Amino acid sequence: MPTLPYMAETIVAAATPPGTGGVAIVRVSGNSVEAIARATLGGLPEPRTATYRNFRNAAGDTVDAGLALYFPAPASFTGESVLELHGHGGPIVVSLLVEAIVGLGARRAEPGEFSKRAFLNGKLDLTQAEAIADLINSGTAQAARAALRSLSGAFSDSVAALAERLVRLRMHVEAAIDFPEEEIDFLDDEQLLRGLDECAAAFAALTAAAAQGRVLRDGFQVVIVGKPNAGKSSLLNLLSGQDAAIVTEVAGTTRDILREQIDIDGLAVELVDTAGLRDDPDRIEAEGMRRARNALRNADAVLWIQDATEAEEDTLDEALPDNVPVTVIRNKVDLSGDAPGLRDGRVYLSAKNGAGIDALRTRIRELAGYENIGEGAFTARKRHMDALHRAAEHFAVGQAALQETRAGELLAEELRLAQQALGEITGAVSSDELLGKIFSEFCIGK
Ligand SMILES: Nc1nc2c(ncn2[C@@H]2O[C@H](COP(=O)(O)OP(=O)(O)OP(=O)(O)O)[C@@H](O)[C@H]2O)c(=O)[nH]1
Ligand SMILES: [Mg+2]
Repeated sequence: MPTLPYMAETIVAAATPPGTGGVAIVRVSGNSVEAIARATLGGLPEPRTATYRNFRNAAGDTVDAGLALYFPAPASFTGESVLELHGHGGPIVVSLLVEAIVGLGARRAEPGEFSKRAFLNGKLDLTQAEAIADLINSGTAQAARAALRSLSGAFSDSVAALAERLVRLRMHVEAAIDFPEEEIDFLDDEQLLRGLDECAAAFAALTAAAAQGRVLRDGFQVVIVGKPNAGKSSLLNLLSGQDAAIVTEVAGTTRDILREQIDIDGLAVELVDTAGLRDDPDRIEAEGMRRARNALRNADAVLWIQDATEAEEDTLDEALPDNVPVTVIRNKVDLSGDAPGLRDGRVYLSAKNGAGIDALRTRIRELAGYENIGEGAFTARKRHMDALHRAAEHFAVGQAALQETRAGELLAEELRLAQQALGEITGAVSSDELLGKIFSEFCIGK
């Protein structure tokens, strides 16, 4: 058998979800897969060929029967030898089979451990491993397609292409530093300046694409705020198409945070209804307002609902987060007589009869940058955004240093740091801590 960089103790887990179904798959991976296969199946099956066998425990008792599939290392998902046992899909029979494999020398897998081994054996990079989890957890068809593109390497390739540009620039700068006798002014170096411009553009493009990818993966959180009775809960009910929130003519009806998942043309939106904000709340309302403020902190966008029969409000007693777009909604146009639709950045609508609601849906899609998400979209995570931002910052610092010093040393160092931050995205640069954090969020058997 070929020696691999990483062939660890044997692990076992059900790869199919707990519960009842036609078939359940138990997956085994590691250095004693061959011995375990011989013991439980009575012989090693043909590689990659479905073979019907009894599955036996260490005492020789049959615990189940079904198809066995053997993938010798390194041509397997994990890069190690893998055995898949396709048995009957019941929780008891599956746990008996897992126990039988443990009895033959395997240990139970930790969450994400199969994917982690695939990463350590170079079968997947980090963004691809994460894309598996994202594909499985995707909430909309668009998110699933985008995750599939990440899995096929679309995101990793863009990151690698940018990292490659940074390396070429750094080599160029370092080569110039190494020949100081030529006394060059770095700001006269046309090729360097052009390269820097190209990198800056590539950073901007990748950051925009990744930001959309994050929205596709995590959804877009829209928080509804406004005075009591403005119609916040009515709007939540209208958008979600169900009577999720209690609506009454009593001001101060909603006292807790209410969340509803909706799908706007494939964009996963989490709507958050909050307690009406006013000056003299009772104790319960005050707690509701505190929660509303908390919800505002995580918002991707805010809808500020106003009653259109009343004068336009110019302040909300609450401090709205300044980096989050706020859209004013003039509600109750059925009473005020305003025409429904989008005007001057405000959406006029009636949460009662639905007039103007399409204008709001369009507005939410725009806020999420969703209109531009095309076939090339891939999923991204907050972790990726953080690393991208750090890389872009190093790049900007390096550019500024070049302007100041007209020399290359600081630029070269910042380019190196930027490249390193990009490497964290795909896992070219990784730490045990980072890997532990990423893979522990996976479910067992993945
Ligand atoms: N005519 C009309 N009435 C509306 C409209 N939207 C809401 N209302 C009414 O206004 C009242 C308050 O609506 P809610 O949705 O409970 O308002 P809210 O902002 O959630 O109020 P709180 O939870 O108390 O902060 C109810 O009687 C609704 O039926 C609308 O577009 N037109
Ligand atoms: Mg309400």
